[in-house]
Amino acid sequence: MKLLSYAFFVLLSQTTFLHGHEITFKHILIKHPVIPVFGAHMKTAAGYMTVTNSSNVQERIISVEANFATAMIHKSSVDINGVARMEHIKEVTIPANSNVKFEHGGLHIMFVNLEKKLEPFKDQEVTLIFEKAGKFDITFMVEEAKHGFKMDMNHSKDD
Ligand SMILES: [Cu+2]
Repeated sequence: MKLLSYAFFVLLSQTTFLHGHEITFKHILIKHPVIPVFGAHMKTAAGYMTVTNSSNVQERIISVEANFATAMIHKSSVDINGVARMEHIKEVTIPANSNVKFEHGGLHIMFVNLEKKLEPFKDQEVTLIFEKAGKFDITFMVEEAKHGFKMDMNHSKDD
């Protein structure tokens, strides 16, 4: 049993290592900011992370900016007919002492009009603007997408 929990611990630490870093800014903690890439011909990309608000009042992300693309917040969902849709979200509320996940199939930072080619290991800076904490830059790790992770997004209806 002891050996098992040790193995589990090692696995956990390696996972943490592989999935990168955490950034703290005032009452905000950002975990695993990552942009998966799928080869060299991407026209759009998505950024994922977990945002924790450790204060006792609600916080909001009111804007996102990037120097390598046009950035915005999107939310993916599947409608009643099983059709995947994405909607442009103006702001994201993070309730007091809780977190919001930007993840595949849900909230994500959408990058369109890529001005630079995104390549694994060439990290990119993204600016998040919070209502209370203000503006800060986060390094997103650019990683090759995991096997089986498909970008099932349709941007043809984007404005
Ligand atoms: Cu999107």
